[in-house]
Amino acid sequence: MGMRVLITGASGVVGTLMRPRLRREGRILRLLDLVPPAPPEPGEAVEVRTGSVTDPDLMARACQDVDAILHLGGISRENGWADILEVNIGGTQVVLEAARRAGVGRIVLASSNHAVGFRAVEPELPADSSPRPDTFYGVSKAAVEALGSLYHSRFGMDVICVRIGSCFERPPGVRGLSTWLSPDDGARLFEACLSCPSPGYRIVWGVSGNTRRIYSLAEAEALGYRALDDAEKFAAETSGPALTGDEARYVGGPFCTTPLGEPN
Ligand code: 15L
Repeated sequence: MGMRVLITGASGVVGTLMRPRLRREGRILRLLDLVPPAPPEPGEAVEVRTGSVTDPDLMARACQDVDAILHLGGISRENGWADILEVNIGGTQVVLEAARRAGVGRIVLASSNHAVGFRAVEPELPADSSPRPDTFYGVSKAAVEALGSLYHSRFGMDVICVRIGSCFERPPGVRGLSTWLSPDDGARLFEACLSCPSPGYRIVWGVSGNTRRIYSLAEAEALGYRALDDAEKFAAETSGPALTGDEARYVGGPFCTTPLGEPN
């Protein structure tokens, strides 16, 4: 998709990885974050906005003349309930409402494996498994998905929720060998989310074609995504203790045992 794409959370881990990868001829990336995104490099078609996704006025302005939104902004790990509620759930409602008012037709929402963190590990876990969150953070991601569903059903907006596994330069530890979404595959997936015709409301997994993958790729492939990376190439150099107990049994891994409401 050409035109203008608003990326919230553009200075975060995933936003920073996506910025160079989502450049396209004819596309302007409008980058928004609390932490000011780096100014455009020479020739980079980028607009920068600083502020919070919880600010309705800022979001109303940020959504003007936007064709699609990649909503990555929010707290990305466990935290206290009040902050999770305000930023992740409240912030997503602000983003969706601003998008609706501005006539933005397509929103890609960053969800997480932690929305279903207490689902048992099994091969090919369907992407639309109903929520079994492992943390307040996971609850917020389930709410993000529900808000997306609501805005689709009420207003006909195309909303794709991506349950991201672990999107980093390299797989983070042994669990990451199954949950990794390589940055390049992440960009391929977001590109499919932005360009596939009339997706309606979908939930898909965000994962690479990992040998040890436990999430289904079928739903993302239906959008046109083709994973080209496999975490297995990092297996020899990936160390750390093997997970045990509930951390091994459930999709959310260590999030299943981290103290509830405490930053992890
Ligand atoms: C997430 O949702 C987090 O944002 C990220 O920091 C990782 O912890 C990831 O899940 C994961 O499960 O590896």
